[in-house]
Amino acid sequence: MQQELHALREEALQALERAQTSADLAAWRSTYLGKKGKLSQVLRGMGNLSPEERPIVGRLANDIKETLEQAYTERAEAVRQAELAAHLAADAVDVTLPGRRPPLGRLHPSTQVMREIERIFADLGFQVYASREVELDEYNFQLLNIPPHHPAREMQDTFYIERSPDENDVLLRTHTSPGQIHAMREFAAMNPDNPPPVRIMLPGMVYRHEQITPRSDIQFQQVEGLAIGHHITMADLKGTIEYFVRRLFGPERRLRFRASYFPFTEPSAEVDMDCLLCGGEGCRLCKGTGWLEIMGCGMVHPTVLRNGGYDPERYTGYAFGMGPARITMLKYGIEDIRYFWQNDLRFLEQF
Ligand code: 2U9
Repeated sequence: MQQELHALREEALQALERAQTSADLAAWRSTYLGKKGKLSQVLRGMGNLSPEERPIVGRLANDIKETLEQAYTERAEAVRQAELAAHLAADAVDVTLPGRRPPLGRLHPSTQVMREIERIFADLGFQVYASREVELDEYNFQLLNIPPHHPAREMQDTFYIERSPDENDVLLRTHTSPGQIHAMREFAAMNPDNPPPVRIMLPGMVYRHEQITPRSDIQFQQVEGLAIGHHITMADLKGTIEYFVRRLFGPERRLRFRASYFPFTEPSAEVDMDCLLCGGEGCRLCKGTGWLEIMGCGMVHPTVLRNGGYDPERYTGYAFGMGPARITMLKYGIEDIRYFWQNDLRFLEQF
């Protein structure tokens, strides 16, 4: 039995040398030192020994147990160190590698152009005014000289939110003009007998229930300007627009005012600028005309002045409107307006 114990000790120590991982160690421990392990099995035979032999074998078994426990502790520490070293090597970070640049956000091209437009008019003393996108028919149409059933309503098909029996439906604004009426009334209320002059810009999203094409979307931004005061004339309008266009598109730009019609202005005009691509010769961009249409404008209709709280006998005013997406398309040669709200980064990252 003593021989058996010596052999077991040798076998266990050799097996321990081969243990490489925590799992190997746990398995070794249960094989040799566990309750049902090999050492316990040998000791179970002690009952058959003579009384003289029993203490000798008992002591030997205890020595072996201690030896194995100690060898296990040492091996376990070595394995733990090796495993830690391997783990650290696998997780190593090369701090000399250059960092990765996070993608940077930017303003939408329409917003950038909107800001440029606002900057130029701000320099001329225009204040930026914000207004609601959900409007009443009264503000979107009637007060702007577009009565119910007027054919001018068909110029802008409308998204309705709530139909009402008294012809004052709730709708999505089809232009930013209703905000101008709100603003005029707010200004006039400050001093109803002598309303103060107005010089405001109104940027914002507008909605039209129309066919989507490369030239027109169902939602787009618009920016309008309005100036009201004593003795404001068409010459002021022309000078202001000329200054604006030359700051935005360059000092050499030539302009043309073409008579037009809007219900809320009289007279009304559309503004053309000499073509950015051919300079007036005629090309694909200007469809051979040499001119690009960039905005509309006019003198505020007397009825609209009165609806806003301004006496048309004492006050005059001009107004203009444009779409920043259209301006952006011309400025950068973009061919399809649908890119603007698709949010494709390949488009947006170019600006
Ligand atoms: C009030 C009085 C007058 C605003 C005006 C235009 C001409 C115009 C279009 C340009 C392209 C809209 O974005 S677009 O489709 N706008 O041509 N807008 S005058 O006139 C007003 C507005 C409010 C109280």
